[in-house]
Amino acid sequence: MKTITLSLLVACTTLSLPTLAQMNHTMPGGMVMAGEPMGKPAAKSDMGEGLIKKVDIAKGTVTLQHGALPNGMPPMTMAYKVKDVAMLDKLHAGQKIRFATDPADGGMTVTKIELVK
Ligand SMILES: [Cu+2]
Repeated sequence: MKTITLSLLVACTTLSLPTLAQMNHTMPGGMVMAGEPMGKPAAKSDMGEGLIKKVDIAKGTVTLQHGALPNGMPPMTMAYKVKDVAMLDKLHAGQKIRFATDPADGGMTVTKIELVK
């Protein structure tokens, strides 16, 4: 069990294997990502909370320490891609945010960020 948890964390953190990461984020018996229509941006409580650890504008990624997410992802620290790099302009490490992810790729891309005050 520890090995499985560790490899999931590694896959999630490195982001070097998008397909694998996507598989790891598809929870059996939970929400099925594949085949869902993409047209519904904001279901009611699809926002998770996180703390920004790092912003990388060159890569278009933001590293978040997040709690358990509505899509079933357990608490962890990981690098997310962002849908639009311009989203990163106002962000920096240490900010608390609420964010939404795109179910189309298993929740690996942040589509929306709101600062928490
Ligand atoms: Cu995660």
